[in-house]
Amino acid sequence: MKPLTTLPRADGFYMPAEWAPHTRTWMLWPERPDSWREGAVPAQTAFKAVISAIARFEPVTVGTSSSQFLRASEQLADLLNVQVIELSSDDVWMRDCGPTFVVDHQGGLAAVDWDFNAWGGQDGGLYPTWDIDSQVARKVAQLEGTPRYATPGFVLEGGAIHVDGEGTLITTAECLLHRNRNPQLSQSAIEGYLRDYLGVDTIIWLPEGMYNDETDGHVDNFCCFVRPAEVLLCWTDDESDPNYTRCRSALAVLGNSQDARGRRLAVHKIPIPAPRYAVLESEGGALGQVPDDNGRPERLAASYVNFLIVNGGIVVPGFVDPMDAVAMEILKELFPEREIVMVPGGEILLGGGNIHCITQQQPKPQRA
Ligand code: KQY
Repeated sequence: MKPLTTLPRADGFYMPAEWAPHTRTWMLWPERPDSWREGAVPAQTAFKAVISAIARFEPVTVGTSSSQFLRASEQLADLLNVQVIELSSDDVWMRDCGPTFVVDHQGGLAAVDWDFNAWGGQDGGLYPTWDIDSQVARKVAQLEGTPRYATPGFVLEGGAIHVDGEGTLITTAECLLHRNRNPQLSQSAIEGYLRDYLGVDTIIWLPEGMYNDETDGHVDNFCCFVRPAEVLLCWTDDESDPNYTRCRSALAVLGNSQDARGRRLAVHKIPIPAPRYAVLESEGGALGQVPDDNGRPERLAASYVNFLIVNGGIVVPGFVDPMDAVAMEILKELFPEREIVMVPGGEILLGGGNIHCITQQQPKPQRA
């Protein structure tokens, strides 16, 4: 099917909040050896835990390469509500290479197929090629039989945005204004795309996301809406943590912002876990640390905000950290009507993201 030549907003579409009912969640199966250690076996175990947790609440469709199809099918065979399909990709980041679904008030569903350049293309991007990922959104739209809006020349990943479904979007300047995404566009032109394709009116620009996030500071690892006019922000009081100033700059912006309906935002804070570093499996089996460009151990961008809201639940990564329990309590208070399920997030974090990054919800269209 050819992409539509009109604009979603003009056609009555908007991106609903993540807490609106879902039809399913889409995911991809890990196998890439330069992203996932030990033949991706630990990652596949971690993904199975996430798939299993989500499938308790809603159907999950998992795309695999042809060579992994049987393995994934067998590994996931004991899970109800899970469909494994052959859907090739360059890696697993369905949030970013998958479609952003939009709905209208007549029960319509459509897919936005953003340009994808692997988080920066030739200027700091994370893969040398990304042509298979670039086709994922189109394939998902075709599988679902949904109309598709494409944005040739406009790069965006789903992890770079969060919406309240009532006209407000949050993003970070670190990512969306980075020269490796849309250097030809001004900030107001970028806002124009967000308005036209997601049906939003108000855009809140946080200066930065989490320190050393491989995505140039995706908002989905740092701050999200929990309901209209309420956001949840990563937080640390440790002045030596590079996230210290990032958290305060974000709070200053949020504290001075109004949403699209003119409401001030209530800001809830959630602690970040203790610093975690990339570990390297040496040939002898000992654990070492992967140095960054300055020879220091590579800090990982661990965050509890990287959760997925599902029908009746929240699936959140845990890090075997004392803050896991604190995060659970905060989420229970913020989402009293949902069951909070924590699953191990350490292995997915090693690959460069977490639960929100590897999932993409398909909203269930509602008739007004
Ligand atoms: O959304 C994300 N967090 C994507 C991360 C890509 C990491 C590639 N190693």
